[in-house]
Amino acid sequence: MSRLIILLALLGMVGCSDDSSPSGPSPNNSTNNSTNNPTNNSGSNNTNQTNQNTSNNPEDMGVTEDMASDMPEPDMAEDMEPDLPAIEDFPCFHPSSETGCPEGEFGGGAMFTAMELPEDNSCCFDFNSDGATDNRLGTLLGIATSLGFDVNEGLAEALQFGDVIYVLEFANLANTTRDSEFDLTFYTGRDTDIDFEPNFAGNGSVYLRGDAFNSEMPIDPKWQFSEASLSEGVVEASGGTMLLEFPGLLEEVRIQAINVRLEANLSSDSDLAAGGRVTLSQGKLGGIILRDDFYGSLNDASKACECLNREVYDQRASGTYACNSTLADETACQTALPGCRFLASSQYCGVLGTLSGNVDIDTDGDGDNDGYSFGATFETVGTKIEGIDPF
Ligand SMILES: [Ca+2]
Ligand SMILES: [Ca+2]
Ligand SMILES: [Ca+2]
Repeated sequence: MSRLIILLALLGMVGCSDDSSPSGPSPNNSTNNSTNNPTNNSGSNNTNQTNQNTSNNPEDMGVTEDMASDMPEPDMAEDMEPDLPAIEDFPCFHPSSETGCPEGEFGGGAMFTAMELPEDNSCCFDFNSDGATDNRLGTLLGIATSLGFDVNEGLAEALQFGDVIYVLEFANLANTTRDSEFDLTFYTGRDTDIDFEPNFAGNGSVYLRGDAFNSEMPIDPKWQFSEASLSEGVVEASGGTMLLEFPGLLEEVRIQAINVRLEANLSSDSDLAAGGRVTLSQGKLGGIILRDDFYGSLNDASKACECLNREVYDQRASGTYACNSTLADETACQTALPGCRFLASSQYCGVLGTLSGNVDIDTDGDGDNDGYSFGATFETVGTKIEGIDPF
């Protein structure tokens, strides 16, 4: 509780002048519509596998050569697609109907073992096209660290002990011969048993949590990248959504980030088949938390407090938020959980409200900043995705 108060008081000290100085005229809003992009599990790449086998078969090539005089040259050129570089072979990329390939509902899985928001702008992406990477959230958290509260430490512990499990799933490679686009999906997970050590070492299995789905039947994941590609051992993705949590700091607050980008190295021993394990290293993540989502999450938390039972943040015409907690609320919440006590305190709730002016990104291009940028480094080990959490 006290650490939280100190943090928020400090965050308030950062000031709220940024709202009046909107960043450049080139907002990155091209990917806003990616939210809730449903998974395409049509298995359409089976045909592509066949194409690859045909074109790579030496005997077929020989036949083609023999018949070359009968064939018009333009067709030859088209078939061989000389301008497109060959890409890596990904055997059994989920889903695959090739003989001997594993079958299952979900593709290869990577599980976060580390995630850290640098406390400056050193990572990871430029969201307002001014040439500098943006990480407003990390900068704010850095102030907390300087006073003894390390948010990154809380996240590291939560990932190490499985209190927070983040999983990336690899599926639906577009075309194995000429197009390395695939579906990259972000899930929250749960260990399939009570021993998390094997998971952390890359030998475990996880269930995907129900809250990671808009619908489980048919499968419709909540958090997905609109574009993802694999090339020369590097994964690149953009237009994504994911969940951000602040374990140990603001337990009640779980926020969906938008415009999420990702870059990471794919280990060569990664298995992209159904149930396979995928290892990413030197990962970079970045995205935006919308101010409305952040204060909406706090309002959800206050509504869930019996002693408050209402939204404590009111939105001003300017887009910033003001806390409406009163002394009577403070009294009513005296014996409630720390989060509720905080939101009932007009003083601390109010301090957090001043943060609402600290946004640094204009996501909709209207000239007013409306979101907080973040950047984070991450590492993963492989994990088997066992399926959707049955419990
Ligand atoms: Ca920037
Ligand atoms: Ca386990
Ligand atoms: Ca805006």
